[in-house]
Amino acid sequence: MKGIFSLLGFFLLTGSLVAQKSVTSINKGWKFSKTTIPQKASDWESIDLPHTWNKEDVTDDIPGYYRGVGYYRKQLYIDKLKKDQQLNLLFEGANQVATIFVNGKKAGEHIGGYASFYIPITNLVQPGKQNEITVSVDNAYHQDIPPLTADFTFYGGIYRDVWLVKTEPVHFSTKEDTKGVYISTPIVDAQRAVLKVKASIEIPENDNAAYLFTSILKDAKGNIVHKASTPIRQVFARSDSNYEQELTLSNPNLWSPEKPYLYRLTTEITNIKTGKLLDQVVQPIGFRWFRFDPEKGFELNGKPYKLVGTSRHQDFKGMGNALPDRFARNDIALLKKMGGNFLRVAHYPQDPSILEACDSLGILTSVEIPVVNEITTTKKFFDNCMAMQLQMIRQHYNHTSVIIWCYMNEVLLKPHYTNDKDKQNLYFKEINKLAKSLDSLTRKTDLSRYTMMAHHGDYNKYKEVGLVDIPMIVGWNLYSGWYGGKLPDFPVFLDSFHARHPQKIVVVSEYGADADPRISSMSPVRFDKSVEYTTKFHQFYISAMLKRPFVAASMIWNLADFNSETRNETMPHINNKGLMEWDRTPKDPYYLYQALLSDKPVLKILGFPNKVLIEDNINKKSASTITQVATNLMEVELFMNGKSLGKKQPIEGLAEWKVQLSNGNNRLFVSGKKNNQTVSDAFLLNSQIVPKHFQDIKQFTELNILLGSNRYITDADKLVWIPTPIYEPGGWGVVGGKPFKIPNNNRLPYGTDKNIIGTDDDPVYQTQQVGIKMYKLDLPKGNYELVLHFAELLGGSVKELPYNLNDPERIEPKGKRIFNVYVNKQLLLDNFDIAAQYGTATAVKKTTNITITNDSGIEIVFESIEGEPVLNALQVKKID
Ligand code: GCB
Ligand code: CA
Repeated sequence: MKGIFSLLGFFLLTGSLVAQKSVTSINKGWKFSKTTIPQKASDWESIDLPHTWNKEDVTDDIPGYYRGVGYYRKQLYIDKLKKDQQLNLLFEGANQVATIFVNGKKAGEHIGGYASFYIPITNLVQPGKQNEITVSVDNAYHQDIPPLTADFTFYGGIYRDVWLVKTEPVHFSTKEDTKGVYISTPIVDAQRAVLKVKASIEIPENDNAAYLFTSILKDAKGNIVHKASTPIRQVFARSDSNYEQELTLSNPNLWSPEKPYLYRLTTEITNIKTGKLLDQVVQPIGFRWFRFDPEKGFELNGKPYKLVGTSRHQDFKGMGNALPDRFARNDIALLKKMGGNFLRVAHYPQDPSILEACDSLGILTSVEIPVVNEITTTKKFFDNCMAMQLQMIRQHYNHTSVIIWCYMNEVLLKPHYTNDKDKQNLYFKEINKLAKSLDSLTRKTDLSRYTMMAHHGDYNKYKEVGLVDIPMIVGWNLYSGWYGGKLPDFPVFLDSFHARHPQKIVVVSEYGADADPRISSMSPVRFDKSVEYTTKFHQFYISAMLKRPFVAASMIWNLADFNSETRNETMPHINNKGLMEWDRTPKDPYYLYQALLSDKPVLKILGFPNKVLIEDNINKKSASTITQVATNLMEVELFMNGKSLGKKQPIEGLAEWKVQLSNGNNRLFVSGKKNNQTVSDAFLLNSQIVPKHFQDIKQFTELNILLGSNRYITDADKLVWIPTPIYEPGGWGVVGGKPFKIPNNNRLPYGTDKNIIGTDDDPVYQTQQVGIKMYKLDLPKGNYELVLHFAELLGGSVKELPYNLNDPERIEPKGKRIFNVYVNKQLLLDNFDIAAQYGTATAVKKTTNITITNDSGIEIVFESIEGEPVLNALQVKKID
């Protein structure tokens, strides 16, 4: 033993021996084709990885997106290989079944879109030549592969990095689709830390040389703090042997969200005789201990912590899910900047760079496999789930940030056999069995982390199926005050669950509400999609959780907006529950959390930069509105155009002022002090005050008016659309009718959730006045352009999303209406039949110019021939 150590010391001192493993990016220079394997070279499209073929078709107006096979091909020059050197292709992820061929021969296959995998190609390549790599990837629905259904898009493609890995004959094994080195920290406290290193090493069968397995732990500055070496002795069975080492460290620097101190562990294999370094794996490792308690919540390093954070989906505007690593890192940086200390990596394991960023920035995490909504009761489905869980645990095992493994999300949301109780019970039994198997597999594979399931708010069902008792942590995904119910139902649910299960660790694994960044409301209500409602929703939820220590974690759904192709609503194909937009522009609720969570001073004026306000008192040149400021300062002062509007103390993160805006630019400025440091924020609010009455007005430019709506919409051209008033003489507004509401639906306060074909400004068309008699604007003399906007909102069958907790299909009566429209007594639309002429839910625009010569203004009259006339929106603009 002694001899070995001094020998190693000698070689380390000489320092001239380089690791022989090479890991080379092969992202560049691929060909892609979506149809069949093309015959002509010109049929291939040139692309680089990461790549998805669903970047565009998930946002268009045609329902569905391509789910089938895509082919990738690459010419890859392979260097001459030394005897027994091994070549592997390492895919970080391809969705969802990938089959790999080398020079026309099958090299391997991988099932599942969210794990990495190694494909051995040593025996198929021709060294010293160009070799052809072909990969067929299939993202079609497959009953045996989760996810079966879910509220996100199953983008197809090789959407993560790909590497060529060349190893020496003796190397850390890649057979478990990992780096072959597993590290854990079985004992950590303030006095000492024990690090356990387990490596699986491959050695060719007839190789009898002596090797050394070494682990070196360095602190953040690069100083060696511990080293252990184990000779790999000939007497051992040589291939795939596992070797273990323990390193002990006293007074470790602990890892925490405030101080994510990382050591670095280098594990090596060297040839004892030659001193040659054969393989090396370097990984960061932090020392921390943690504990969940059903009463007190979560503790890290002996201190109580409230875990607050978000979930994340892996797509980004314009890019699908094929993102370079820096996008992943940026997401974690934004979560950190918000003050979050937790990430639920939902609903599937993500790119390795995500957990790397969480380790280094101090974000605790849970990771899960994509069993969502339902299962298939086949053995293959069961086996795939088990395999995915094992891959996930192994691949992410070494990450300091991981504290929870999860395996099912809302698995009773789509219960099968609703008309056959016996069959349904058997189905539920299968779910129970799968849950138990996944749970015990997890506990057996990793002794140090907790297991979790995330359930939707139907307590009785999960209790009945036995899913409350199986995991160590029960997560509830709760949306009262959004899909249904009201905000106060949320704390009632938490308290009653805790009272019934005082021994159960509980977290809120999801909560959130949509904020369409274009939609604002002065009287926000549930499901109007306004940013204001969502800010209020989050303020309510987080306050309720902060008051309840037994709620160990609060996991916001979601960090950013994401694509869910089957969704419609105001922004079709997008789930707007993100605290940030799809391109990561923060929305107001992001700043609310920052004010509540961050330890840095936060001061941010919220709201929309362009406002159109209706003034009912013609003598006033200003209108009043509310300005909110998100802050963690004790007291802040708001100024408008240099004048103080007074000091306020925030309540639960928000301070509010009533402000009087005048036409044009209003400069808002807020300032306050934290620790004697002055903090401020400025906001330019451009407001346009439009008169309720037209007498006395010198200038009129334009009005963009919504009917049957209570919201303000900023469209793609930055035009602000406003709700219509009811007509009063001298002013403008609607006469007759009522706002459109979906029959028998109490989720939407008004309007439809259908995707409107032919526009990106869907919410402009999604509301309407039904049974309208007249629209009147008593405008002064002049030339005007008038645009009327229509869409038939009623009719057809609508597939309900399971999250809406309604019947799966909604059949609406057909919207049958024929009417005439007269503008200033001239017939503009004759026998207008929207559905017959344009189809249902399709944007229709009718433009006309009008000259007003007398005092009668503009009078648009709707005359029914059959059914009730409608109008969705209108625009009036002064010309010349
Ligand atoms: C849920 C699901 C999640 C959805 C979310 C929503 O409960 O777990 O996948 O995206 O609700 O926004 O409806
Ligand atoms: Ca990557």
